[in-house]
Amino acid sequence: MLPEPEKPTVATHWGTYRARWEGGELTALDPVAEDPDPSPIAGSMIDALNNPSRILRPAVRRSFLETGHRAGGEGRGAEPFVEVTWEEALDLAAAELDRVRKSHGNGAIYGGSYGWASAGRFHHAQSQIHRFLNTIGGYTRSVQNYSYAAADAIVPHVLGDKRGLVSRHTSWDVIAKASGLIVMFGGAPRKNAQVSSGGIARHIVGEAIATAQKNGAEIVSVSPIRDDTVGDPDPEWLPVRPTSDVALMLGLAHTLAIEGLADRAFLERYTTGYDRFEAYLFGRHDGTPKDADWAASRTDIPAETIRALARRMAGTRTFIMMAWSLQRADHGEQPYFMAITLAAMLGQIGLPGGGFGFGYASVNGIGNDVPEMSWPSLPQGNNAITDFIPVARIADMLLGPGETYDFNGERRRYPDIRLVYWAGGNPFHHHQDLNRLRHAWQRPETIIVHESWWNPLARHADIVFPATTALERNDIAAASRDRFISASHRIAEPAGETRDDFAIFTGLAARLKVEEAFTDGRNEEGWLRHLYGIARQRGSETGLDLPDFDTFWRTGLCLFPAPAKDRNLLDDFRDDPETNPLPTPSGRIELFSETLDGFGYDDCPGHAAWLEPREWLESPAAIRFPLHLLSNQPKTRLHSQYDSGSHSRAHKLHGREPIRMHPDDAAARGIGDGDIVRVFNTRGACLAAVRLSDALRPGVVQLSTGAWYDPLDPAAPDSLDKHGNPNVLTRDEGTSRLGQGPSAQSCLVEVERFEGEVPEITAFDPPAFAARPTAKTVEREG
Ligand SMILES: Nc1nc2c(c(=O)[nH]1)N[C@H]1C(S)=C(S)[C@@H](COP(=O)(O)OP(=O)(O)OC[C@H]3O[C@@H](n4cnc5c(=O)[nH]c(N)nc54)[C@H](O)[C@@H]3O)O[C@H]1N2
Ligand SMILES: Nc1nc2c(c(=O)[nH]1)N[C@H]1C(S)=C(S)[C@@H](COP(=O)(O)OP(=O)(O)OC[C@H]3O[C@@H](n4cnc5c(=O)[nH]c(N)nc54)[C@H](O)[C@@H]3O)O[C@H]1N2
Ligand SMILES: [Mo]
Repeated sequence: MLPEPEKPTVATHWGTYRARWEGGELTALDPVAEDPDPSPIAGSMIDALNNPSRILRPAVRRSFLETGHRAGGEGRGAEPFVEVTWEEALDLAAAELDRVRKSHGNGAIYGGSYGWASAGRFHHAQSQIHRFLNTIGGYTRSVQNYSYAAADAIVPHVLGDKRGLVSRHTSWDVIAKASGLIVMFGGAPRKNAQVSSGGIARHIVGEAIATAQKNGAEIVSVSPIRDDTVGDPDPEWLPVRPTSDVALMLGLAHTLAIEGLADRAFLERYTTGYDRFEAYLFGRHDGTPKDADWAASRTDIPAETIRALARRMAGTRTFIMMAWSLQRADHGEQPYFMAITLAAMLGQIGLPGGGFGFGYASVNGIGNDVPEMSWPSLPQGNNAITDFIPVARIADMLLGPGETYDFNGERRRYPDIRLVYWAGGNPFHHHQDLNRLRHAWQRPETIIVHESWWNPLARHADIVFPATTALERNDIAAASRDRFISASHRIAEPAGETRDDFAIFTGLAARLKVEEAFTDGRNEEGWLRHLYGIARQRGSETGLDLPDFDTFWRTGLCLFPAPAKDRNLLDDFRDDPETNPLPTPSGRIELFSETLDGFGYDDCPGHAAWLEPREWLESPAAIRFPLHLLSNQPKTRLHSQYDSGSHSRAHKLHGREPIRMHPDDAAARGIGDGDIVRVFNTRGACLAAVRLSDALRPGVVQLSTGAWYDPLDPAAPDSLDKHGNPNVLTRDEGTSRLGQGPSAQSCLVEVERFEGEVPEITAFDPPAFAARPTAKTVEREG
């Protein structure tokens, strides 16, 4: 038995909270006192437990229940569902998994199941689904993520590994103490640092920026959006044209080079290939020097401003920060390659407060001082299938089985997928060009989903299993980017007939005769005690003192002191590059990479370069679609999570997702504040409600991600989305042959006032349910 907690605690991706009861009723989640800057996102978690969009019982798409996988995928997202018993749903899903693996092999099961799921080390849906699919013989997986796929591919070619991207960042503390100038490409949006995958004890970005400013650091925010970065005083704002940052950095680099401000000694000792880059910078082969004037015409930042900034950067201890957003664009590898190149020219890499780092406010915890502790997670076992796809190529895979594609030096072939299984992610949130995805989504024979709400993913499934939420089960959270471990206590009864992912997979495993292998003979409590035991053991090896399990469980949050040592990216390399070489072929920072060059990709050459995006304000498409759409992260939720909850809905406008627009752009189109508009391009269209704002540079509109896709006619292809999901507009093309990452930020649109009757939002209603088909029509393969 688990002991009774003193103050029940809930651990989420947006923070740690204590449950409050009033009159016997669970009324609120109060942030823990240790958190200096808590997030209000949790405000939705209680009311969403039982809102009308909650999935309460297993359900099957009607024609799939009638004829099984031969039903075809055309009706997905449009047909009604039939609610069935758990026995029936589990039997059906187990039979489908068995049929597909026997007739087509396990490689025909796509279990990439990308997504953030919920915090918690045991009930982590991705770990659960992968462990389960491995137990039944494996699955085709995905690699990378939607967050920084292009960076994930390019940074190791330059630095040898992913330091500065996912680990070993210079700490905020050091930056706040030692930097004179922080240049933030993409700003440092505190709204994004509300979250961190796996959980948070303390939100640190607000404190960090305030301390840096108090110590005299100047901040320059390079972004199409001003209020990305808030500070006191207001940071300087360089309203760059979207996706032109590489041109800006080339202009800075050119100024450094011709004014004798580049650190030649650093380039000589610590890098390789600078000469090849410089030949490009000076235009020795193409006749075009990438000077400040050249940069000005692309970025719309005056040449004098660029020159002055270059001189300032060379004249003081300068830290270059870059948000992950910049690489979620056509040729997204290049801003990252170029940021490292620019930092190398400044020669401050490895010095306190100098150099570069990525994603500082993209999530909380980048640059946090944390103990070096590897927290245990549910073991996933081994995947007998070696095949994979780059995660954002899912629609390409479903539409083109057998077709070839390039990826990071490999020539690969897409597998032929028959069954898609998803738990803990929402492709109808995260993927680009949703109309194309809907088309691709018709291809598989069978789609099985675990979800808690009737969101667009659940609506586009054949078999839907209703999953519990974090409030309805016991778990343990601990994150690599923070310094805590916390219990997450069950504070609510599971709604309806919902079950944990673990219980659902256990039911399937029993039917497929692998129950013991899947559960390892443990139930929820057994796993929690087991995982905590490993954490305690590793803690004692690392110098972290963890209490015994029962004390831990009663207390909830357990916060550790910050380690005393300063962290400075690449300081060991700077101290002694011979003893501490980088794991690159040369052992140095590769400003020209022979490996990359050898791939022969024209969309990702051997050195950083300006490669004109296929879609931006200077491309021919801007004549018809003259506004650049930025689909950034939403302030009021995590992606699509809790969009049906009160906090997210309170911030909509007339029930629709707000699109921010500059007053001049609105006036030119006869649009006023609060108007409902149609946002469109050749890929799709959605409605949204206009919020005027001069915090955007003119020509840029901003529609955050996460509004549940809500087609006007679910049976029609390319239907208008009524709600404001930007992914009906975004491009579904890889960043380059190297990274194949998502390129959502390269997106042009036009906006017009919506005339006529405004359709109602139906995204938060359950789908239509049908009565069970009569026995005569049921004919399923044995
Ligand atoms: N246009 C555009 N698109 C983008 C981005 C962008 O910047 N612009 N950003 C991209 C990025 S960086 C990311 S990371 C992705 C995010 O994409 P996702 O991570 O796929 O989005 P989420 O809404 O977090 O999806 C998580 C889903 O899991 C469900 N869930 C939560 N807990 C559980 C559980 O315990 N069990 C089960 N079975 N389900 C659970 C939630 O209800 C939710 O539907 O979006 C990407 N898409
Ligand atoms: N509240 C909340 N926070 C989140 C998330 C969420 O859903 N909700 N999602 C989390 C996830 S999964 C991730 S990966 C991170 C993503 O973190 P980021 O990728 O850093 O976040 P974005 O909001 O997409 O972009 C940040 C800012 O970059 C600027 N920007 C966009 N395009 C350009 C450009 O071309 N040049 C320049 N200079 N700036 C540009 C925009 O002004 C934008 O507001 O956020 C995380 N944080
Ligand atoms: Mo992400």
